[in-house]
Amino acid sequence: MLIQRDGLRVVIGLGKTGLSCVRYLKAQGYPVAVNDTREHPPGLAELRAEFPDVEVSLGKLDAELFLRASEVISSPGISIREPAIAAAMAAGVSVVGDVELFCRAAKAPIVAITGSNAKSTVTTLVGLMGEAAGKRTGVCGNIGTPVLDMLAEGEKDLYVMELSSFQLETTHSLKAAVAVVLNLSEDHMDRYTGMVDYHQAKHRIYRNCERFVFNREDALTVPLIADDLPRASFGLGVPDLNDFGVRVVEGKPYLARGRETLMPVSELQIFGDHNVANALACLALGEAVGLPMDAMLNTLRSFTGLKHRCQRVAMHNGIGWYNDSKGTNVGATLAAINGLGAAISGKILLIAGGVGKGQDFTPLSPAMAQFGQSLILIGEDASVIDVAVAAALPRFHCTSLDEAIAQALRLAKPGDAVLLSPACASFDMFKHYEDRGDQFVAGVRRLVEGHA
Ligand code: UMA
Ligand code: ADP
Repeated sequence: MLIQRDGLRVVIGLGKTGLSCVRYLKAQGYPVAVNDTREHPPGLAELRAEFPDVEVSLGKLDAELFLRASEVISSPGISIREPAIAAAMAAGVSVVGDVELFCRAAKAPIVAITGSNAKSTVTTLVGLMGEAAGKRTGVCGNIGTPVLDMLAEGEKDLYVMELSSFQLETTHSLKAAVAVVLNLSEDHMDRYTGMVDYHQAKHRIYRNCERFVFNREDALTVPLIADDLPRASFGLGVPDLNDFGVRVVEGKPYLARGRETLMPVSELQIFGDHNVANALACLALGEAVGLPMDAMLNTLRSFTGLKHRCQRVAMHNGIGWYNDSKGTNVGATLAAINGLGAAISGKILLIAGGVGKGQDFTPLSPAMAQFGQSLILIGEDASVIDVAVAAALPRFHCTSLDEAIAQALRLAKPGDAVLLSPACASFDMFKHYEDRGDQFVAGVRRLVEGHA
């Protein structure tokens, strides 16, 4: 078949990413068409108002439209393994993502951050460190601001980009000044054939990087690339020269670089060993792009954490209530249980459940046996989690988040902590993880503290 190409750019998806792509491509003077599998995608009214001439195809992936394209720009929420997209690729059509377009155009150095967990925390912190160092810093990517919207903001001295595996799959031209895979544990198994597949997507971040940072306590983060590339590792153990870790001096733990102690761990305002590791990763990344140590340490001292990440939202009758709605996979929930479990005098009542994404929940079992009092389950995959942790502790099933909060209130004792850390995606019961976290906080205010 002869494929007609006319410079047409086809954007798949009309979410945040899709709209940013259309705006960027139209500004570059390309003819653009849009396709979305939904009949009523979110950005449709905006698109029609702003670009009435853009061809729109809705309801299913439009294989014929893709074959007319010079390039297809696919949003991260759609898998490029969908048959219609795979067919276009097989026919020789270039299929990329928004991050690829960004990398072709961006001038400033890029700090590229991925991992199964901690991406947003580390991206935010490195962004703040860049600002504290007086650099015009663009924080963008999976964290929320589409990269092409950031590009449109104008010149920057530094980009700090959070990249998901979905974004990395469609990116070829990234040449990060420094790249990191922070950690790797099971997630998105509904989009990958297994851990090897997921690992390969994540490790694309290291391709053509100038330097790299890795987690020396997580072998899955170590890149398979040339030995002579400058590198630094982070981890909770004692660091080698030029690496970052923790040194204990007269019984007191310090963040350390090689032999040098930098700052007492107790000055961090974010709790748990996972956050100590995150702080060390930030220092390694910042150093790689020349940020001064003083500015970085001051940033660490003042950072109180992001909303929906192990945030204490109430303290009532000696019981702490924690919102970790961003705990959307087993690795994140484990970090929250271990971090909080070590910090409180009592036990944890965990509220978990939602869309399990095909994960194995059995790793929760030993952590809940050690630190848990009860497990309160909600959502689509409640029974999958129930079976996986059955031997560890008592379990209760609830049909709503409010019911789960009321159940936790009945069971908790002074010194205990009630932790919402679902280890699951939220879209069976909520709009997104923020909505789930906000509803938790509202429920706690109403049911626990008695505020209307
Ligand atoms: N969708 C369709 N049909 C389409 C296109 C999309 O049904 O034709 C659905 C997808 O299945 C998905 C939803 O629409 O459920 C949103 O997909 P999208 O690609 O339009 O997403 P955007 O609104 O552009 O947001 C994306 C990232 N979302 C995803 O990767 C799913 C946002 O990360 C990111 O902040 C934004 O781009 C800017 O870069 C969110 C996320 O959940 C926070 N990321 C995942 C994660 O962190 O685990 C990867
Ligand atoms: P991401 O952007 O990768 O989802 P976030 O910084 O938003 O990362 O944190 C997501 C969840 O992961 C939170 O629930 C948080 O408690 C947990 N978390 C943070 N740092 C780590 C870490 N180093 N290892 C495991 N889990 C972590």
